[in-house]
Amino acid sequence: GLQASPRDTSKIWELMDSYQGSDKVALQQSIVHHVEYTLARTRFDFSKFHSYQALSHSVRDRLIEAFNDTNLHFHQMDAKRIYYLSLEFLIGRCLQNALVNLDLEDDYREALLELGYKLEELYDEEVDPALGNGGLGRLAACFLDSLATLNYPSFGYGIRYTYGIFKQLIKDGYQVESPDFWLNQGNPWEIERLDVQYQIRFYGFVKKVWDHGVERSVWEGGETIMARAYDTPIPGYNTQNTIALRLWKSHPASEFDFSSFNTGDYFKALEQRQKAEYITSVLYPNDSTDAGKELRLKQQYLLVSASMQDIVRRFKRRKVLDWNAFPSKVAVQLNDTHPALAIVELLRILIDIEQLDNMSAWQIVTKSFNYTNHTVLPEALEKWGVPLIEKLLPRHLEIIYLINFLFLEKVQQKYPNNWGKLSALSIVEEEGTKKVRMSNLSIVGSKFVNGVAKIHTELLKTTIFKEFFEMHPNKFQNKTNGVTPRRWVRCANPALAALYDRVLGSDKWVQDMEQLKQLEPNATDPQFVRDFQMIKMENKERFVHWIRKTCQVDLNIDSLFDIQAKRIHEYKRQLMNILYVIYRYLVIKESSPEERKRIVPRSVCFGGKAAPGYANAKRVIKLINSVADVVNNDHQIGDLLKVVFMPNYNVSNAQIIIPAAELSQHISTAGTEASGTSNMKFIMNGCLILGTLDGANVEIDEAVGRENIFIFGTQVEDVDNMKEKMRNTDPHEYFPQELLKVFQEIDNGRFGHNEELRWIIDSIRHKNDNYLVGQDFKDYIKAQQQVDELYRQPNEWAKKSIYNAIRSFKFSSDRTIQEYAEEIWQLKPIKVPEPAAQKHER
Ligand code: TH1
Repeated sequence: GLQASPRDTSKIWELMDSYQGSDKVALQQSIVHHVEYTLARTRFDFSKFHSYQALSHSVRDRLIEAFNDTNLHFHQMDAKRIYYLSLEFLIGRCLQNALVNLDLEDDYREALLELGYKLEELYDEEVDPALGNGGLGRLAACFLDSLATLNYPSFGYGIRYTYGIFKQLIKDGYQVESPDFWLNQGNPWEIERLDVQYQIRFYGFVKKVWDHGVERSVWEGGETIMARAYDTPIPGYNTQNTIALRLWKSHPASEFDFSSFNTGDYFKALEQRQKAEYITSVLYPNDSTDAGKELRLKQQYLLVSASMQDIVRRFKRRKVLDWNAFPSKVAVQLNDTHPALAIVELLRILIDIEQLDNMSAWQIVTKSFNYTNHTVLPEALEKWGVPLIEKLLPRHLEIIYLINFLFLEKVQQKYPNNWGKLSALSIVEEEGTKKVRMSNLSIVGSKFVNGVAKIHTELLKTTIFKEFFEMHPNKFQNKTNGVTPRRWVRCANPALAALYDRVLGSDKWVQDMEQLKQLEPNATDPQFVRDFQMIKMENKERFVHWIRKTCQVDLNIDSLFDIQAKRIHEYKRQLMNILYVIYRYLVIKESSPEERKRIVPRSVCFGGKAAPGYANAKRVIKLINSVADVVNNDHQIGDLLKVVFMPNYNVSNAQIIIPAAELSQHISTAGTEASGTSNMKFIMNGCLILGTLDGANVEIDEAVGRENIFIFGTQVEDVDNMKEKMRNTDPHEYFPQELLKVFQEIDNGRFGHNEELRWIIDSIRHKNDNYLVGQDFKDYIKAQQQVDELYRQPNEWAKKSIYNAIRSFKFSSDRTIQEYAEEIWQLKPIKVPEPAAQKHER
């Protein structure tokens, strides 16, 4: 019979020895090819959505080429890789980002026009993958873009939730959550890896066995499921390097439970299998709070176990197996404590499966892991009850106790019989029901620990991790956050990008933001200022259209576009903003015709989701909408004031909102916002900040200069005193007249007779004004007056906006990632050869 010839790889290379073309006809052929063969539709009749699908498959082919080249090259180079572990990746839409990074946007635009489609319209056909809550997940996505662009060998590991963050609808002014089943139209940007699956165990028991005089632990029984890999290629800008975002989905274990089948309980057996899928079904919608649910712990362990198995498998593919080389080939970054069990899981793999001794395993682990903290808020610090861990992960609990024992021995050596130190540093909290403190576990298991802005890192060292800092001062570093200029300038603001290209003579700045320094003289060049103002106007127009469509509100294009868009949280003080809007409304109502002429028209726009269980946050949304109802329909007010709540704030509408903003508010109580990252996106798009000296605002203030930012409010070192003062002062003395007046109007039912509105203000008025709204209100009014004053001088406003944009280079995530690579990961870039050079290598 026929015999297959021995595999002839040169034959395969010969067949594949060319990359997909990028001339117009090649692009058109590839689109039409996908219409027919991938979508199985007739070539002569395809809708906008089908064009989007065919287009994205065509782009995907080109991504896959670069992706395969990258994986092969890193393997051949035996590269050290950095693994970014995160429960959230808020990547946003992929199509435009891929086209921009591959430098194919213009070519595809032209190719599509001849087929009767506008590229920009097809962008809107894509669903927005929303596998994250807010800043933490979006940061992870910006980091992947920078890792790829800077040619760092790296992987993102996360969870492929079937449901992303809920969609926010507004009904009668209230937030209503609707499920985000984002995969119902398929997802061309992912590659399902049927051959990359790992077994994950839950529950069961630990058996001790003797093996050549050594006691070994075997974790058995319980339930097992499988985690399957789905890769999303992440292309770098102007480089062949394309890295993987590898997301895990839970599946039933492959063995069918024949015992229940034989007892006739066929449906019971299937039901068990269905339960496995449930684990990765939904993202927990809490931002900066700990959910504390068993299912959440299962998600965390699934991510951690599958990723560590994958990392160990890749390491073991090296020519010789040398475990001591592990830290020179692997660096793991923990995005907050959510994946902290990875430390324990690697120990389990090394000790129980690879049979290393405890101390060697511990050495390897503590040289490989690093931990980023993102918050000092106590409600966000994860603690898992010992009984839950014991039930779900019995072997891990033993290992945690082992780690704690070894660590507390060190503490005892350094601080003999110091019970205060021991109880602060212990991984296990002993008061009440015992709990495992995931931040303590992360610090003990890591080589480096970092905060996400200067002020935040200082707070870590002096407050929540004080004892750790005193013991290991060199463990602590700062890595101020950043955002990618590809998505947040080049994609979101193409007109500004084109201006930079033209004036700087190339698009180099997209990879090297420091080039913007060269534009310093342009800030006072009248032509440049006019161009800049024109671009802001165009972006405002686009925004006005979008607001009309989504909110049925007509904004005055000449009004000041004032935006606060972020998760709704008491510490972020959206309440202070809307209370000020009421104050402003009352002032307008009381002003004389002469005074009215001087009033600067404002459009105050809010956006952001409230966690479904966060009652006070939801009430703030209701208050904003109630105020909007009254203000927007008051004929005495007209265009002088508009209030909008933009529903369902997400990455894709942020790309419309941010470039249109003229003022953005970042007004958290000092010491509460670890960094903030949208503040960086806003300044990059030439927007002024009204903010407190909190998080990254502190460094933005330094970068742009105090004359180019509106700073107000209590500073971090005074916060405790002010809270003390607040608690000891009669509310009628503590709250300024302006605010008492606003409270009164709400009480009187001016914004509806709704007791919930009163509850919100009662929460600060009669209980505790924990976030110092009352304390900061007067200074906030003063800062708002300075805003108005400047807006009356359009050229001055434009000049300061330009300084914000061109002095924002420090806040590129490229700078952040380079610091991580050099100071934490000891990682060198490896550039994948360009296709021309590669043809022969392949
Ligand atoms: C955010 C911080 O609140 C924000 O200030 C920071 O810029 C951002 O992380 C990126 O560093 C956080 N998000 C979460 C989400 C969860 C738990 C803690 C934090 S802190 C679920």
